[in-house]
Amino acid sequence: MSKIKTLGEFIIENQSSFPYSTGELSKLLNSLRLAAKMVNHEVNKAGLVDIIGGAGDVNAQGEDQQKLDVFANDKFIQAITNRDIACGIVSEEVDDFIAISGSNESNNGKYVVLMDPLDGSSNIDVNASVGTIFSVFRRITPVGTPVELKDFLQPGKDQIAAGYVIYGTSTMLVYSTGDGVNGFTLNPAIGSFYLSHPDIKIPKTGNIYSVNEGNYTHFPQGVKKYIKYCQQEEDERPYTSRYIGSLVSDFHRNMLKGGIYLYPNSTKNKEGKLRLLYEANPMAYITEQAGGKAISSNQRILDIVPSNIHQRIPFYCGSTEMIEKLESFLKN
Ligand code: P6P
Repeated sequence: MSKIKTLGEFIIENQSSFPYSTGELSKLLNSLRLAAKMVNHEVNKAGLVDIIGGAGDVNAQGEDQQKLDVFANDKFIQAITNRDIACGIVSEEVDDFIAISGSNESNNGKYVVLMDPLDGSSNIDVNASVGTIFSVFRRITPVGTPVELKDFLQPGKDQIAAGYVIYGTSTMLVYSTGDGVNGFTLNPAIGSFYLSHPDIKIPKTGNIYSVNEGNYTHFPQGVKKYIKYCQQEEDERPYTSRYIGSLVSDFHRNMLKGGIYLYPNSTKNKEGKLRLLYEANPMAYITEQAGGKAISSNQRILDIVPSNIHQRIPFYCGSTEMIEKLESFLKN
């Protein structure tokens, strides 16, 4: 039986594989680990304290903020800011980027972090899984206050780390620094994450498709044809339809079992719903690191040069052969 390894040990052991890292990326990953534990504690007692229900405000997307959204946003910002490693943060919950002035009032942190602190939060009140999604880039400007266009609007292929936390039946942290994908499960009794899913590879094909079929009539023709293809009685089809309505949960299941997740553009959401910088990019990076494929209509997501920090895009990711089949329908 292989030695039980904690996330902390794993980060240290793999530090030498981080390009140009002088330990700061390890410190950043450890700060995200700490915040994940704090959010996990609150999420898991949400039903017990008066912390669920709207905080009365709306976020950058105009969506009702859940109190846990606010809590998660605050905890991740605090954890990242306290470490003097990042010079700026983009959060789904905040209109503009957050510049971090270090302990000596200089913004010289080497990295920028982009995050959805609590994705799927509308599921909190019904006790369905929710998640945190994060993406890390090296800053482009040398020092000082980060510049949106240069430091935050980088193409996803330049990410140096990305990951997600899923607060589910167990809490897991899954991430990549460009050398494969590894999953760690939290032992809540002692507050440590243990390596439980080493070197995750998404199966080349699968029989699960995840899409909100309630929007079917609004989808592009190619997507409609693909959904009908999934439902045909032929070969290994019909596939199974599974849609939790929480990206991290639907994504994580497809990662382990194989499958495809679709959030198309539609006549209702002309650019789609999911955000490029802190949902599509990190999930696309992890998908490719696990051997899968992630596209937006007819292009690789990681090649897209963002135009604004809350940009939305059509989002398709999962098993390579399923994505390629979808592409054949999108092209016609
Ligand atoms: P719909 C949650 O709001 C989210 O951003 C993702 O977590 C989820 O996959 C998607 O939106 C669900 O959207 O329109 O199907 O309810």
